[in-house]
Amino acid sequence: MRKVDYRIVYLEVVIWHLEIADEGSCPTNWLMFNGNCYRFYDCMVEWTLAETECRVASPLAHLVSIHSDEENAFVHGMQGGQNDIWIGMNDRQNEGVGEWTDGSDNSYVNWLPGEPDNSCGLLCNGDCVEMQVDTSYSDKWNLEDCALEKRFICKQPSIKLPQ
Ligand SMILES: [Ca+2]
Ligand SMILES: [Ca+2]
Repeated sequence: MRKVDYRIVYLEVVIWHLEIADEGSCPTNWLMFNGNCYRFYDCMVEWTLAETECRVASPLAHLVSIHSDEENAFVHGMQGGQNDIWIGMNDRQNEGVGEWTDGSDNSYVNWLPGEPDNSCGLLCNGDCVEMQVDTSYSDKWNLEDCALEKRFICKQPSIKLPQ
């Protein structure tokens, strides 16, 4: 029978803890997911003010950017089913070119069927993106009028202490 070397078991536990520590930590009221921190704001504001609120909350924070189905599901789960939420995707700088306010890669998208439509009616042009929450297309994205007031989620990197 093979003997268990408890020194190795101990070492594996230590390494496991170090890997958790490597994820960093989040400020109070921010939730951790894959090395980033997220906060849901339960107040209704225009898209530009939502981004400003994130910038004020922390120098590293922006409206949330999303890069995978897993992250999209996590963000969707944060808002508690209350209403549609602003996310950081927009085409305010270059019409038709979506970019995140945090400058991150824009290759992942999760549009509603028919989106991005660059239109929210006769009087406005959609430049800002919301995540749908209250429809059968829950968690899909919709290009909308930036002046509408919605709840929002901010994101920032987790705080990592020097090793
Ligand atoms: Ca547009
Ligand atoms: Ca739309």
